[in-house]
Amino acid sequence: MRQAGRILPEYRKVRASLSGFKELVETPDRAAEVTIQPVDILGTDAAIIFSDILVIPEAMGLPYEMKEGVGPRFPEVISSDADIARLKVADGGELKYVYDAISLTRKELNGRVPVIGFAGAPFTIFCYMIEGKGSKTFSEARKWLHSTPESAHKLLDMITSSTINYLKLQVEAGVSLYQVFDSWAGVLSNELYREFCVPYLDRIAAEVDSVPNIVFAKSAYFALEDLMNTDFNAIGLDWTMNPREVHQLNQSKVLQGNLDPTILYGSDSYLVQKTKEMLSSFSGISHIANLGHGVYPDTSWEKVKLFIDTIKQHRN
Ligand code: 1CP
Repeated sequence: MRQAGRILPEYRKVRASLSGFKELVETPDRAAEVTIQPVDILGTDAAIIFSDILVIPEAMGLPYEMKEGVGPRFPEVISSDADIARLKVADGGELKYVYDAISLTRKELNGRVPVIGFAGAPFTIFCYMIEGKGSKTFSEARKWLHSTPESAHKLLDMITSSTINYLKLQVEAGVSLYQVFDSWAGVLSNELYREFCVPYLDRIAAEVDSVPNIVFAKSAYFALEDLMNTDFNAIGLDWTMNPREVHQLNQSKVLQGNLDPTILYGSDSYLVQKTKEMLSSFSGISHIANLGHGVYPDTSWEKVKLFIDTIKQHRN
């Protein structure tokens, strides 16, 4: 469950002892420590490596900053072909601190639970590289798809190659599976998703195929049919998506999800009831129980633990 750790007081303590988010990501023993916290404290049955999707633009030559209480910011953005020409395809060697954190986490977990690696999907990374921050519409990024599609493809291709190199090295360092987050897929149409996203996701799945993988395209209900035809083993669903309808598209895929994270603000009994309803909506389907998106920062960790306990009781 991404960003489950950040709600823990134990995480905040580690975070406060360092200069900021980036120092934590780039310090392997501390990154390993906060990666393991949700396993020990919340009882998750996998650990997702503590890092961010934005390390890829940085490895390509476009550094990010993480502003306290604000979110990610890129001091410089990509606005022309000349800017693209200044970028490089990352060979993955730039991100040694991530592989070191993965190896340390694996060592410390000693086989208790698997470690999940991850990366952003090429389109989501493209959005950040052009806009320099989060956005409701990502209209600057979308303009490129219509006005300079060849440049857009060039940049997406470079991001894809960098991501493949990065994921291969994560696998080498010991992740048991990896997840690709297409967090901003929902701003596209089906037609644009088919042209600017699916081919790049296909390349990732084809080239990094030695461990199982999951793709999560937030709010992209229109793309589910295409995603179900990719080689990804599992598809993440947000809370607006209907598991049974998606399952009908391709019964060989594992589905992940999909409790609305705001249900974690309800009463305990409401949360238990909604979690059980979510579990039964996946009955008969190979399912990775999860939220339908990340945990919001002001969620209480006790609610997350109750969500996890409810799932475990149901399974046993
Ligand atoms: O659970 C974990 O902590 C695992 C590590 C992890 C993952 C998988 C982090 C740490 N970030 C991510 C993925 C990520 N980062 C995504 C894809 C998943 C999703 O859709 O939620 C995205 C879009 C980002 C970019 C990002 N990083 C944002 C979103 C900002 C926006 O544009 O709206 C934010 C707020 C961050 C900061 C961040 N990354 C991770 C954490 C724990 C935090 C919060 C920092 C803190 O409070 O200390």
